[in-house]
Amino acid sequence: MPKLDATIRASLLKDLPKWRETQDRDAIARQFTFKNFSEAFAFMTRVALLAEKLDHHPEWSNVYNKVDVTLSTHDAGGLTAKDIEMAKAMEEYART
Ligand code: H2B
Repeated sequence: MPKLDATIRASLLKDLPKWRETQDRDAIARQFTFKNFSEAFAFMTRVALLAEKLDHHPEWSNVYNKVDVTLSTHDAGGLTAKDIEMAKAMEEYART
C-alpha cells in the first residue's frame, strides 16, 4: 500500500474537514465526542470490527465520552488510502 501523493492526499483530506494532519508524523487525527461512555464504546466496537476486517487498526484512546483517534499506515510509514477509508467509515459510524 503506497503512501498517498501530495495532490491526491490534499483532495481526499478536503472531504474530511474535521481531521487534522499531525505535526510530528505523517498521520491524521480527530477527537470524537459522544453523549456518554456507552455511545463512545459502541462506536469503538463498530470500528474494531471493521479494523479486523480491513486488517487496519487505529491508534486511539478513550476517556468517558471522548475517543481520540490517530490514523496512519505503519507498514508504509505514513498516510495511505486505507487511512482515508477508515476515517470515512468512522465519520459514518459517528453519525449513526
Ligand atoms: N494497522 C495500521 N494502522 N497500519 C498497519 O500498517 C497495519 C495495521 N498493519 N494493522 C497490519 C495490522 C499488519 O501489521 C498485519 C501483520 O497485517
